[in-house]
Amino acid sequence: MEIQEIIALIQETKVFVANRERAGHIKTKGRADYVTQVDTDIQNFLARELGNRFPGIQFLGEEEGLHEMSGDIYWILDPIDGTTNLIHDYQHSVVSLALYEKGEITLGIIYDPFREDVYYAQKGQGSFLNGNPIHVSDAETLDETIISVGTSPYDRELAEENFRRIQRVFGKAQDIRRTGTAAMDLAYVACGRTGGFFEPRLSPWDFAAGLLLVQEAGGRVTDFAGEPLVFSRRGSVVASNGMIHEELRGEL
Ligand code: 2AM
Ligand code: CA
Repeated sequence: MEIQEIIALIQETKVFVANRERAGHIKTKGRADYVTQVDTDIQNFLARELGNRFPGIQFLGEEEGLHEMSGDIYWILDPIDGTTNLIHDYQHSVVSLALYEKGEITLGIIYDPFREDVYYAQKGQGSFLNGNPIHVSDAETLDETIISVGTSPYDRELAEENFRRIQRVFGKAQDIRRTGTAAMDLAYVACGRTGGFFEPRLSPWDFAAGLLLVQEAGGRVTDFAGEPLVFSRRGSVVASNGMIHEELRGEL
C-alpha cells in the first residue's frame, strides 16, 4: 500500500471543508453531537475512493456509527473530527483515517485542512509531519509541559468528575488547552507541542489514527486505567510522551 496515494486522496477533502454553505446544513445526533453536510460529503467521497482502490478492505466511519466488523482489516474514518468547531468556523477540525489490521492500527493519517498539515505514521516506521520526522516532548514532569483536555460534550453526566480532573492537572502542569478535536490533540502530543492529552469518553474513529501517531513518535496511549485501547467501543483515552504518563494518569 502506497501511503502517499492515500495522503493525496485525503488532501482532496480540503474543498469540502471550505464549503461554508454545506457546513450550515446541520443535523443533531444528540446533545452537542452534530453532523453537517460536510461530514457526510467527506465520508461518501473517501468511502467511494478507498473502496475503488482497495476493494478487499471494509469501512467503519463515524457517520454510519459503531457496528460489528467481521473482517480482519478495515478503515476507521472520522470525516470531520471537530464538527462543532466546523459549524462555528473555529478552524480547528481534521480528517482522521486509520487502518485496522488484526487487532492493531498499522497506518494513521490526520489531515488539517486549515494549515494544510499532514501527520502520518505506519507501524514500525515512525511518525511524520509533512514528510519530516516528529517526536514527543522531552518533558520529564507535568510542570514542564502543557496538557490538552477533552470534555466529552455529548456525555454531560461525565462533566463534574472530569472538570475535577482538569483542575487537578491544571494545578500540576504549566497550563491546559482545549481544541475541540481529539484527533488533533493526539497529533499535537505526537509532535511534542503538548506533553499529553486526556478525555473521558471517545469513539474509535476519534483516537485510532492519533494513537499510532503518538506511539510511533515515542509516546504512550492507554485508557484511564492504564489498559490498551480497544477499537470496537467507546472509552477513556490518555496519551502522553510516555515519561509523564503515570504522573498524569495519577491525577485522573
Ligand atoms: P466530533 O467532533 O467528531 O464529534 C471533542 O471533545 C472531541 O471528542 C471531538 O473529537 C469529538 O468528535 C469527540 N467527542 C466529543 N464527545 C464525545 C463522546 N461522548 N463520545 C465520543 N466522542 C466524543
Ligand atoms: Ca470525531
